[in-house]
Amino acid sequence: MERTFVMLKPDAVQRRLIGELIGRIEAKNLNIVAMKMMRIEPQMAETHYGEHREKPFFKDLVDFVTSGPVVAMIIEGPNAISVMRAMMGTTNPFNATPGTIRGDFGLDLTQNLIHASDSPESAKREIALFFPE
Ligand code: FUP
Repeated sequence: MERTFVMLKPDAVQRRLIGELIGRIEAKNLNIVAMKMMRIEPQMAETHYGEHREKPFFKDLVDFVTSGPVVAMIIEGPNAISVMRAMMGTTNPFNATPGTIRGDFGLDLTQNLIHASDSPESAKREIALFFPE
């Protein structure tokens, strides 16, 4: 069993895709261990996306994820990290395979609907950030 951090971004919430996206996670037979709808403060967004601090898109990214409520989740299952990454699709929705979340619903590189941890280290760090004990 493995745990990963998943976040439905403000565009997913605004577009009323929460049910569709959680439905896909449940249909895959992954467990939702924790879930909350919340606003992210800019400081938390900057910590979450710290690896991108020097990138030209960093400010737009922080502005976007703080622009409205998100749904933060801990998802659990066998190989949950790679399974969620595969279901999410590539970062740029233009290249994302149809059948993936970004492939089916995305058309913008920043507003790409969903975040899922990319490694066990990221999962641990992100779960601790969003769901502190
Ligand atoms: P991912 O793990 O697929 O979410 O992608 P990254 O960690 O590489 O990027 C984090 C977020 O930065 C992406 F969800 C979208 C945004 N981004 C841009 O806005 N422009 C880029 O060129 C790359 C990423």
